[in-house]
Amino acid sequence: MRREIIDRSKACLARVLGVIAIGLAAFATAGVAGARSSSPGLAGVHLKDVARQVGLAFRQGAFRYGVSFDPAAMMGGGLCWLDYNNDGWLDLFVVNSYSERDVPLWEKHGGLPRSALFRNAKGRFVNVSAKSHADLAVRGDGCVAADFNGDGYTDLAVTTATGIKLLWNDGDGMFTEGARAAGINAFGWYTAAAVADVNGDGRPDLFVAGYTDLNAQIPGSDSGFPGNYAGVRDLLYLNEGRDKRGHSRFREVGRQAGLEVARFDHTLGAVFTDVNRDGRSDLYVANDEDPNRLYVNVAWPGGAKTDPAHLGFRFEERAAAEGVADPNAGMGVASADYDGDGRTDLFITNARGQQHAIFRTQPSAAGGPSFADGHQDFASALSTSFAGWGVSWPDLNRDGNPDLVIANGAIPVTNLTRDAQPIQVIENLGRADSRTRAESSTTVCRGSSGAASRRPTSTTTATPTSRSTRSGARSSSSRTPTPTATGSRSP
Ligand SMILES: [Ca+2]
Ligand SMILES: [Ca+2]
Ligand SMILES: [Ca+2]
Ligand SMILES: [Ca+2]
Repeated sequence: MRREIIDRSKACLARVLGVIAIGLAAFATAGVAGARSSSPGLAGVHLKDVARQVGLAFRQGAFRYGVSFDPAAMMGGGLCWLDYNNDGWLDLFVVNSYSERDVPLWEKHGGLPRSALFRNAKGRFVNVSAKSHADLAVRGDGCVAADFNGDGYTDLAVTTATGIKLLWNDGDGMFTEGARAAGINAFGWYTAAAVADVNGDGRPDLFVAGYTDLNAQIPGSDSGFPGNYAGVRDLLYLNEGRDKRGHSRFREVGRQAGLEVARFDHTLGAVFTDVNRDGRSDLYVANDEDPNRLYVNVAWPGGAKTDPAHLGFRFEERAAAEGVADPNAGMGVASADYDGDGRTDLFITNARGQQHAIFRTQPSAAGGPSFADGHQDFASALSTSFAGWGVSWPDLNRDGNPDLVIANGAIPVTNLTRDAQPIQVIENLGRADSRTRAESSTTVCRGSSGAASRRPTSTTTATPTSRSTRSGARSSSSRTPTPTATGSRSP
């Protein structure tokens, strides 16, 4: 039963996510002012889907010609905001996908759906996908944007059901795909991506989350998807600097660095964040039906002579010890200091019927966990009715308290309309009592549907027509993509 529920939960992220993220983003970057309404929610700020209005016409391609059992298509999607042409305006890259069964029909109708790049022309968006060569035709999942080779132009890494693509920004408005030449030649289903300089050499490194090996069903397993298939190993690519062409070369060191030593998890979300504030980027990963992991970045013990791969650092897995090893169907993860104590907290979306995982940092008592359960802060705002996917912390009403946006959608996808679920916007009301500031937090959050009385969330229903997305990517160094989104359509 639980498996059933979990299975049901993974799908429509597509439709929900895309639209919403796009809507929100447009709202924010295009400078479209939020209309004030009489609603007390979000200080009267009203969210409106302006995606089409500003030129962001994008529809994710999965199941366009009919729904089939194709898990990779059920989960594809993701997006990155980046200023690819350095004009100060954030442009939008959107990952596309399609189901295998639809391929003949796509070909008959002009070709496979492609990922899209929209140039932000002062608030209006121009589709430059083909011209920029960023229009990958992939069964994509997520992306992360960062200037990997340090030439001043932001590049893109894209995860797909069959490997990783790297789009080098040529600086002239065009991109060149170069994953393989850069040493990134993994073949498999990768979902989240995140970037941070994990070894402190000044060069951004790349983490990609491995999900499920659909060719490796586990004989006799009584688990539901994905536990009845082998997990895919997570990868950590160290950036080794530029080659003659000016592109970075990467070296994969995940295993040596301590990732997934015991087993390969089914990973869907990842974020770099410095949990212990020692200046080293730590890694939190959200696993689907496997316990989530917290990898704390430490200096390699014993110095250089005991460091065979010359890493200089290592990840120590401390999720259980720190109280953050949530065992549910983790899908998206986002970090932010939501309670304003100066330390970064974690929010992880889970499947329907499960509570999302909320971990609030607390001053660590000697030997005790550094995180506390933050559910109390959200008790009035969250339910377990939806399967959560993308999640992010935009400060929607600019009061200094990050609000929370969750894209939901049922999985497995059986019907594009029926499986759509609302996007939730949860307002952060800040601390209820400033006198308790130094002590335990009393942050209160509520659903955006408003009303002064704190009611369980909810808000908007996504349009069933557009599809798109997942991924849990975000980098601490370069900010990018978290799967997020929000829809907009008044309730
Ligand atoms: Ca731009
Ligand atoms: Ca670059
Ligand atoms: Ca580095
Ligand atoms: Ca750290």
